[in-house]
Amino acid sequence: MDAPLVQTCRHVWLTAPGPGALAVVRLFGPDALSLADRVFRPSRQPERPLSATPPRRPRLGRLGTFRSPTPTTPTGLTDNSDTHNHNHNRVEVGDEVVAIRFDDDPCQPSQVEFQGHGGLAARQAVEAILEAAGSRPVPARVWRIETQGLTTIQADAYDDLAYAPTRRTAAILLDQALGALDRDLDSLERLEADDPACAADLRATLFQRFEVGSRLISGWNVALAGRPNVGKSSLMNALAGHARAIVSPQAGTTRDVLTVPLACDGWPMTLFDTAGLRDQPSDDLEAQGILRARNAQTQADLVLLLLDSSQPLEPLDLALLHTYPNALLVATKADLAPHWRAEDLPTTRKLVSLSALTGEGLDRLLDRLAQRLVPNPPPAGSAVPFRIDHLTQLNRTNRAKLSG
Ligand SMILES: Nc1nc2c(ncn2[C@@H]2O[C@H](COP(=O)(O)OP(=O)(O)OP(=O)(O)O)[C@@H](O)[C@H]2O)c(=O)[nH]1
Ligand SMILES: [Mg+2]
Repeated sequence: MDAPLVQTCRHVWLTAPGPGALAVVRLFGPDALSLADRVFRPSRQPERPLSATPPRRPRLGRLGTFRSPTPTTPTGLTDNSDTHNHNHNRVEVGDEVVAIRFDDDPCQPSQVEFQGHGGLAARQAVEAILEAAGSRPVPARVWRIETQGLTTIQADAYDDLAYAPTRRTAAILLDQALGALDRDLDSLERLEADDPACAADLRATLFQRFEVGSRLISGWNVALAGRPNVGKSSLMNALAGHARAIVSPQAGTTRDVLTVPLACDGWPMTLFDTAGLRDQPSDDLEAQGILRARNAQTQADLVLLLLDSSQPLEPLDLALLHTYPNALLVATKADLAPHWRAEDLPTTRKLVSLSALTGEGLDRLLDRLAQRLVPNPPPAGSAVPFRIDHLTQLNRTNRAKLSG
């Protein structure tokens, strides 16, 4: 077997690992085509290597590690004697693939694409052959920057786009992939000299949008809180659309912290159901549940404090109003006769009244949640910093201004 060439060829997987119809890998770099010739044998006319095929014309063939390159006669004509047994000099068999050259653009480095079968094993076989031939795997962002001419911000946005949990967050990341944030950072640099006040406004807006940008993948954490039996688990189930948590009339049913992913007006969030809070837990198990509940509530971006409107208010309800002064207040069991009204609460905070049983008020709650989590949604097409590095860049333009 030939020793691997010292190559300037790297490869990038354009499809995610795991089950799927196709696995697509791109080779790029000055030696991409010669490496492709070494590992790819066309099924028809194997004597005509990929390098003799015009760009963008697909060819079906087999990947493998071969003993010798595609045979040709000394005159350059094809040696057909090997046509029928060309597989015999194959040492290691790889996937059956479609191979396409992409090297007709003088502005881009030479590229070859292999489209193979999806699934981990087929992909691993291709990976092993490419690496044995001297190619090095790189993350997609390197390929995007070097071959597609993208900025690091655009490449990162495409990377994150693959993890966007909702269409709304995907749209924001696509805007950045198409250059929205780069454009504003460029404007910012120009404005620093021409119109410092305008630059300061733009910088402040971008800093503020990072509150949304930093949550595009992870979303927001929202924790339920309240006395036992106020209807926390019932609300979680109603919002999730399935019976995620056990519901029962027995106080102290929920012990562990349970989560469900939700989207609220297109914003991703994780809802945490927790044990009911009370001063005198019935046993150690409940006490541990309450400790976990408190932790989840402390770490959450927003607490939904539930008060049972079908029961008299208790001192603990009032204490919880005090403990969670920024909580969104929810009056539960609106389908039952009320024992108290919003005016009876020692607070002017707005209250959302709902019934997990009938679904009444759930839409209102989701609207209110979205307003609380994202009070100023970025307009469509606008620049949104989405990684901490982007704040560093914003600070850098500011420092340049201050020291200038
Ligand atoms: N009528 C009515 N009953 C409800 C509603 N929500 C919950 N319930 C009932 O209230 C009882 C307690 O509900 P859960 O959802 O288990 O209450 P919880 O706050 O999770 O209770 P713990 O886990 O013990 O803290 C159950 O019998 C539910 O069926 C509602 O909107 N209307
Ligand atoms: Mg519960």
